[in-house]
This record gives sequence, structure tokens and C-alpha cells, in this order.
Amino acid sequence: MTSDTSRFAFARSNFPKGFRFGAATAAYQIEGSSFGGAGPCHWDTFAQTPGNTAGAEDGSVACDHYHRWEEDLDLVRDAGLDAYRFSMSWARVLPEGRGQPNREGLDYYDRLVDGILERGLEPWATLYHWDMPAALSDLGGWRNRDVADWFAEYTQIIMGRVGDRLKGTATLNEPWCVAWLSHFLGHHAPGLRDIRAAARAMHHVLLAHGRSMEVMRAMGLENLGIVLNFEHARPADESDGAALAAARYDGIYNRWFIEALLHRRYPEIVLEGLAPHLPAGWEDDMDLIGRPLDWLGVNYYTCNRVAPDPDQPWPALTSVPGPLPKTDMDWEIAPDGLAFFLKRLSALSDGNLPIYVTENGMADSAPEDDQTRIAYLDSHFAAARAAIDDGVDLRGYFVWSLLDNYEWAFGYDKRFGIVHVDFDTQKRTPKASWHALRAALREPAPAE
Ligand code: IFM
Repeated sequence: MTSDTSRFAFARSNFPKGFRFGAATAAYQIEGSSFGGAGPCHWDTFAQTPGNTAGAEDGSVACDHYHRWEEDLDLVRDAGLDAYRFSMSWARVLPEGRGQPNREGLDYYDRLVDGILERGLEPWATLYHWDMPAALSDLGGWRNRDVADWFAEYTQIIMGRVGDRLKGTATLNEPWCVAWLSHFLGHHAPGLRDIRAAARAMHHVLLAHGRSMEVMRAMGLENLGIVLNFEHARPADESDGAALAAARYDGIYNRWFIEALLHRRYPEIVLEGLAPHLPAGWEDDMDLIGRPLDWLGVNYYTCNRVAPDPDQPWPALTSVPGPLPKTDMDWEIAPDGLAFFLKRLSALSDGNLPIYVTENGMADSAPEDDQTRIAYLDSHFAAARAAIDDGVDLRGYFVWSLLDNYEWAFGYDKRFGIVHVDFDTQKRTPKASWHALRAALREPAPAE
């Protein structure tokens, strides 16, 4: 094993003082949804439908983090990281989605947050990372406008319990996945392929964000934001058709959410297709959606080559394979896309919004000697550093992920962890990337 000799090219001292290095996870991917009195969520039921997830795998046991969280937090601390980003499961807190809270679930998050703090780490929480309670899914989930009020109720309950000790809170993780991937492309729960459902989810997810922020502001909580994902849209060739297809892709994926949040508008190029399907009166919600954020989380992994598909209805586009080296997800490795987005987002917010890379990493099957992951992360750390040099107010960087975990529809085969998990024994083994990170972070930050 070469883990002790592998090195990142960067060290802590290459980044500004106070820059936070962290690792990220999500509840359904690691906790084990069958433990601790959690209610079923739509991923439990989605996985029980043939063909939806690899091997019909689900998150019922996952990494058994629900019982092993202390050992896992030790791994975050021992890597020399500063912060831990995790999510809280709505269905664990409220098994029916609303009404009676699950005391065991609330106690669990209470202990977890205290455990993070006891280890000298900053807790960064996400309120929703995709585990919609099945009882609310029955009522239409993200298609139902009432989801905003349900989410507000959940926000009030969980933040009433742990909000006082969190360093940063995001309402939602990756609304594009919540809405488009899950209601238009059908790859994630609830697995719909319906433009009307997608349009409603695209709006309601933002409305829910707005209501949740309103609740947390009223509670006097601070450092509130949202985590969006971005994928660099590149025309597949030099034709006008490919340019238009890429612009539409960019609009749906990379512009819809952030322009609503920062500028209270949806991009025209997307309204061309979605406007007929949006809920009546959506314009009246834009003021609530666009209330100020304290920070923005950026999840970045790859680029996408976009080509026109004129035989299909709007958005009439498709993706084609690109030439760059790929991860186990078949995602091209394109670190320049990260620098592109950091600069674009900084410009869009006039430099007035602190930005964090809240997820970046790769799936790589190497069990322990994951040199490819070290190279991947290094190239993205370099892109982040370059963006800082260009004036981007980038405050931190969370590696995805602490542990190998449940990669949604792909099951347990795609390994994103800097720590290997043997899913038969639940044994954790730090990989070369974990050791390399520890070496890079050991170097002290420069004096002021
Ligand atoms: O595992 C996911 C995570 O849940 C959200 N962002 C992307 C990761 C890799 O696909």
C-alpha cells in the first residue's frame, strides 16, 4: 500500500487563513433508514420497484452510520479536517412527514451535532438531501404546493432542536436532482418522466427553500444557504444546433435555480418550455424565493457534451460521450468547469455571496490505493485556488465523500469515499486519499 507516500500538490497554507476543509455525507446514503424509528421515504419504495436501482439496493442499512457515527466522526477529525457536512433525514425526524416527531430521531441528531463539536469540528447541516417521507410522496411530494408548508414545519422542528449549534445550514441539496432528474428524467425517486410534474417540482422546491429560510430567520438562526449542483454544458460540436441545445441544458441545470435565488427570475430559454406547465401565479412567489442568502454551496463533478435531438419535444437535446478521461460514473474529468462556475457565480452575485464547494469527488473502485482520486481532487483544488486568485470569495471545500456509500440508483458499486467501507462487515479503512489529505492539512495555516 502506498498511502503514506502519496501526496497532494497543495497544502493548507496555499489557501487563505480560515479556509475550511471538510468532508460531506448525506443521511440516506450512510445512516441506515431502517434504524431508529424512521418512517419510510420515497427512496425505500423506489428501490422496491424492479429496475429502479442496481440490484434493487436501498439505504436500509447503508454504512450503519446510525450506530457507528462516533467512529466515523473520529475519521473526519483524524484526517485533520475542519468541518463535517451531513444531512438530516426528514422521515427520521417526522416518520409521517408532519405531525408527531420521532423522539429517537431528534435525540440522534442532537448527539451527532454534539459529537461533531466535541471533536473540534464545525457542523454544516443540510435539511433535505432527497429522503422525502413516503406519506408526503403519497400526497404528490414535490408536485404539491403544500410541500412548502410541510418543509417549513419540518424545518421548525429539527432546527428547534439542533439549530443553535450548527455552523452553517443549507435548506436543500441539489434542487436540479430533486426536480429534473427525479420528475423529468425519472432516474431518481419518485421516478417520474412528466414535464408538468417536473415544472411544478422545479418551482415548489424553490418555494420550499423560501419558506424554510423564512422560518429559520424568524428563529434568529444565522449562516443560512442552499447547495446547488452545476455541470459544465459544452456543445457537442460547432453547429448552431449544438450551441442552442447546450444553452438550454445550461438554462435548466445551471441557471434556473440560482437566477431565481439571486435575481427573482427564471431564464427565458427555460420558460420557453416550462411556462405552460408552471403553477398559476408562480410569479408571486419570486420575492420569497429570492430573499438574501448568507452563502452558496456549489457541488461540481463534471461537464456534459450536449447535442440537439430534433425528433424529441422540448428541450430536444441529448448527451454524447466526450474525449476526456472518465470516472467510474462515466463522468468526464473537467476541473476547468469548476473554475468557470466559481467565477460565473461570483459575477452573478456581484462578489457579495460567500461560496463553498460543498461537494467534489469521484467514484473510483480502487479499494485503498486510490491514486486516481488524489489526482482528481488535486486538479479541482487547483481550480478552486485559481478562482480565489481571480477574486472569488471561496471560503471552503468539502470532499464528497467521507465514506463509500449508497450511490442512489447505482447502489453500492460506485465508491466515492476517502474511506473504504466493506459492506459485509462494515469495517472502515482509510484510503490513500484520506492519508494524503491528512498530510496536506497538517501544515499550519499562514500567520495573519
Ligand atoms: O452521491 C451524490 C450526492 O448524494 C449528491 N451529489 C452527487 C453525489 C455523487 O453522485
